[in-house]
Amino acid sequence: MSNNDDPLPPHIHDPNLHPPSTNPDFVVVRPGSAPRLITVQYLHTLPQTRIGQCYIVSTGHGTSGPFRFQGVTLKGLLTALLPAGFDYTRVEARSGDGFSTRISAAEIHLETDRPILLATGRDGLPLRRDQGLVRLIVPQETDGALRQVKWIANLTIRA
Ligand SMILES: Nc1nc2c(c(=O)[nH]1)N[C@H]1C(S)=C(S)[C@@H](COP(=O)(O)O)O[C@H]1N2
Ligand SMILES: [Mo]
Repeated sequence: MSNNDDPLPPHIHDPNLHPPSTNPDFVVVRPGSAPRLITVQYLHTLPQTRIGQCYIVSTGHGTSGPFRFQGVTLKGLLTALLPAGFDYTRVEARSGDGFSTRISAAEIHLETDRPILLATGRDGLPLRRDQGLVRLIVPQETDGALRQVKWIANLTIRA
């Protein structure tokens, strides 16, 4: 159930409802250093951000929400993992079921109170694996939910 090329809008992607594995750990691939395994426990040690009024706006399957997602901003995770001032152009986020999206450095650095998040919680409760743990939340995307990637397995940082 992959798709980079999913046309939007409208799109006819059927979202996968079944977690590809039970383990929510994921790997960050960085230029110039070894891949780094990221656990949910580690994410909880980083500064937490909450973003309310988030909707999963699915074309064809209806809209769900509003949700208040909690987690670490993508910017915050990269700050923790990369040398200061490290220059990257984009991040590719992939799930265990082969779903993916690209995020540009400009989107990550955008000054906004609705930043891109790696969510581990929803509405005050831990996000369950079947709800997408760890889930990428791109609040600016409201057009098919193609960037609201569940079950992140790999983040690849491109120099
Ligand atoms: N890993 C993964 N993430 C995914 C998808 C998927 O198939 N696999 N589908 C996307 C699409 S098209 C939609 S509409 C939403 C559905 O999210 P929900 O299952 O939380 O309602 O997840 C998005 N994220
Ligand atoms: Mo969707």
